[in-house]
Amino acid sequence: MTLSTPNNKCKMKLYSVSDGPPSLACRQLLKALNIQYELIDVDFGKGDHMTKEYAELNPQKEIPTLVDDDLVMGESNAILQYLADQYDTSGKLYPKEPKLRAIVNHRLCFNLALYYRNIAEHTPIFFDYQRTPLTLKKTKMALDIFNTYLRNSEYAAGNDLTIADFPLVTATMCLEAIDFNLDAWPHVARWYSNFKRRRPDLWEIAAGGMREISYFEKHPPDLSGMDHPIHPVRKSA
Ligand SMILES: N[C@@H](CCC(=O)N[C@@H](CS)C(=O)NCC(=O)O)C(=O)O
Repeated sequence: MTLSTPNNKCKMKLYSVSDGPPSLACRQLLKALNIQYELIDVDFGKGDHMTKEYAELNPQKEIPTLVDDDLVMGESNAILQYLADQYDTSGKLYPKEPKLRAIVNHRLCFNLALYYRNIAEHTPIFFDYQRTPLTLKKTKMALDIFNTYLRNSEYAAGNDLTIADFPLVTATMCLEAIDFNLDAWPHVARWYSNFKRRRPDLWEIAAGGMREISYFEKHPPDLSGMDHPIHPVRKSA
């Protein structure tokens, strides 16, 4: 992590983890908005996010963190909402019309509270994950629900691309990383493959994370030297 070498040309910075779905969703939006920013790669495995310096930026010690001038914030949903409010001149990515916006907000909450949460328990996102019949059941339940939401929609929150699509795509990408077959959820499969086809530039950001998660799936990290896995700092660090 290059905390001490800021790039003065960019007023905006995103602290991001290269295989973290919440970070990748923020990067997709920054790309969609064509915003120049400094990408600061946080090495989660080395515990970069556990330093005092990082905790000053984000007391939750989570990644991503956005810095935009005097605004410093974590929580990827709030970052997506802020970036779209501040920089989306089309007004489409986070519509102002209350009912359209309510559905976008709903999908963001659904992802954070249920969809990504359940998928993350079933995929090698966190060091302490354990795949069990229960995590499979919860993943299928999340997919059943999302499939229902997508029945009459092209995108996650209606017929236009919005900020809700990004975290839902990066969550679904975790399933592809473990070769999870989506055939039983045809609307999810259609929405996911349409996103890849229509926005290959944005998909490529998620694909980079997917390659890493796929690697972890096949080569699980050795946790024997780890302190508490929720905040994975090696005992020797
Ligand atoms: N609610 C947060 C969650 C972000 C999150 O879980 N990030 C992971 C990396 S993908 C993390 O920072 N984990 C820190 C840890 O487990 O020590 C968000 O959406 O930004």
